Amino acid sequence: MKSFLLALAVGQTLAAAVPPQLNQGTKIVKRQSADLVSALSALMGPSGGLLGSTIKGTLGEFKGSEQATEAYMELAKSMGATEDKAGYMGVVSNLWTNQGYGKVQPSAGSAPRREDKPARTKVAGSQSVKMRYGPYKVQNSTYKSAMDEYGMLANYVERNIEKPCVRCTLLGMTAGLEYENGKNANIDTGLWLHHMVMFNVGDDRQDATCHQREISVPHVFIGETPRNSERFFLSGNERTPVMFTEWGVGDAGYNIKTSDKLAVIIDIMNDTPRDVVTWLTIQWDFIDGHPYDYEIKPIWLDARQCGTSEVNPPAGQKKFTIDYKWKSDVAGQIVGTIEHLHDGGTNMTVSIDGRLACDSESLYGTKPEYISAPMAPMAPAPAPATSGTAAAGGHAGHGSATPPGAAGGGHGHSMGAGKHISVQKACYGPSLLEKTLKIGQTVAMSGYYDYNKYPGQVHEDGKPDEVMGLGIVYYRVRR
Ligand SMILES: [Cu+2]
Repeated sequence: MKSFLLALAVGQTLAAAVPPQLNQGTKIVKRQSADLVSALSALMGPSGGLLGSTIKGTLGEFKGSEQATEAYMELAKSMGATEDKAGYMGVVSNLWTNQGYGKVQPSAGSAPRREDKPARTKVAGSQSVKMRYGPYKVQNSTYKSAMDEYGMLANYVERNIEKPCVRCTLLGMTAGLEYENGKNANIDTGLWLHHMVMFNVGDDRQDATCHQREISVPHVFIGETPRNSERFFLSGNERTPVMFTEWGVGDAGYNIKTSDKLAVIIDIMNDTPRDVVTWLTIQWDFIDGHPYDYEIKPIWLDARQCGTSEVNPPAGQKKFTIDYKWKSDVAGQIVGTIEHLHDGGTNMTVSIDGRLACDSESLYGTKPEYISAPMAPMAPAPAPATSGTAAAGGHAGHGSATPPGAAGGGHGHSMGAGKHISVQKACYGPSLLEKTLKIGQTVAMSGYYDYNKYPGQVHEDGKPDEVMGLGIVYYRVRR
């Protein structure tokens, strides 16, 4: 009820802000929870950009275009975002999720929210806790969201999740996905942790690579700004562990303060024709307090920095590279890097002033859970109840391992068994080739894709899905 009233208040505020000549357009594109998105999009003006893509039903595709980041920044501004305020966009972000999906009440007998695990580090007094966040209901692959995507819980925002500890030093973290009963959920059963972005919100936090920008879309999404929050952990379905202790760091961790608040953006994909309820899990390793003289800080790399993070593969190209460069205004000792690409990726490099620091290789299907099962021969689809309902199995969503035009592929269906990225090699120790970062140096990343080597994911219409190039450089500094 409370959120409904809030939504109503926001809706009214927005309605008042929509110029009268656009009100009619707003009505035309009204559908489900998308009407608010459309109303917002209407603020963008003529039929280009967000508005145009909403009307044409190609918002998913637009998100990966170069103009999208600017458009979202403008939209955020039109909704009241400034240098030090997030505005309304963060408030309405979850209204973009179809009703009944997203966070739900756990059912009886679900796994506990917090579970102590055996310590994963040798540090005296360190604890390991698996936290379960959610649970989240993810729509089935035949159901399209207001964000124009099938079978996705797309960029779902949690603004304040439970911290593993109040005031502590993080030594390690690993993300995962589980069914409600605590069983691992992965591609072999049709569920993908597409990505999750973890933020730390606090007055003295700032995001290394976005704090100079007036508006940063992911920060606005969680209702904050890049000047009071930082992105400090990420995971795709590869679920790369960040273990500072294994990386050779014995005197530093990521410090969590009492006043810090954790927020997360979650993207989960469901490649099955039924709705699924799932937990996001994070296993946290930590020690209480801040015993070290040093601490670890993150630098977020992103081919669509401060924007949507999504990049449309260049039309007709099977081999391409996505890049990002940043001039450092911080200095420290680099202790490790993690990377994230989508299927089709071969490797991602990180360099400092042109010298290779990390060449992170993508490995495919190294574990059975990363191999999508061939679909059982499709039973004749039951006749849809109404003409507006998609038949079961009608859309395979994003999960296809089969490139458009490949044998058996047809229209984005996931008919054959396929191997997906199961490891994205982190760099640390001997594989980390540059260990010093100075102010003024250029930190660059390149994400390499080659669909000849590895098929990428495709949309339900057969077009290549958006890809990503993300990374975090962790560095150690004196506190
Ligand atoms: Cu991703």
